[in-house]
Amino acid sequence: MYKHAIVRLPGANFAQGLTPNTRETPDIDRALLQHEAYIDTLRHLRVEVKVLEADEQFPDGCFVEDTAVLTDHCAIITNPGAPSRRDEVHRLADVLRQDHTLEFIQEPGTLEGGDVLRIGDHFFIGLSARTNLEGATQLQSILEAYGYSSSFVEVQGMLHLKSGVAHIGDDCLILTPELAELEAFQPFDRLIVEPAESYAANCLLVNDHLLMASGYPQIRNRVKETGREVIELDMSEFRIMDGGLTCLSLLW
Ligand code: CIR
Repeated sequence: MYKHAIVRLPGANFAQGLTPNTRETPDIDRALLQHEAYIDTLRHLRVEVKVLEADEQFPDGCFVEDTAVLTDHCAIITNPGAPSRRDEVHRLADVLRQDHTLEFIQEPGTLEGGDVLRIGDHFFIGLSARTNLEGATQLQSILEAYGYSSSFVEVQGMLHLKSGVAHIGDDCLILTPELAELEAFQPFDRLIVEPAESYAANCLLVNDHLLMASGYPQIRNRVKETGREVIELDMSEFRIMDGGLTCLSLLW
């Protein structure tokens, strides 16, 4: 069960965050409403949510997932691969230090939390444009010291590993066709999203409820057929900025 979450409000300059997508501009008022619905949903699921104020120094600052990797024993503060996001970690470290032992990914290692998928006591670490081998190796050593196993997965054609795969409980994953072919994920039951619904592969399991982005009916119906409780949330503005449901919180 998750009991705690940290989120950070999107700031007025949210639209100036990183994204290769130049065709659409997010609407900050709509983003704030969607963010509020996300917080309300976590609270409804009995998660105590700490809401950090926006900081306009960091237009991508609402994507707090990338700043830390949480385990039952420690919080590992990342070193984001995107230079504009590197200093986002300090504020989060100050908050996490109140009830976690901190570990740190250090230069020249880079790592973003969106590249880290935990399943039980195993962590899959994506090697992406944001997470380099050095950062992944540092994380692996830290995890090993706390009794966790880990393995690396090459990430191509998407921002982060969790842009394309989510664990939805038991031994079941939702994932994109590309990731579904990887050796690493063969042992799991796999629900493969249609390419047109690939954004919906980023979903978030919180206290027996699966938060899914609204607007992806095929995968939603298949998940419902498995008997899972689904809560749909409009993520349109965060999608424009390459963010998804997992990106908006740190949960423990
Ligand atoms: C970025 O490019 O860093 C942000 N615009 C989106 C980050 C999304 N985070 C995530 O997938 N964990």
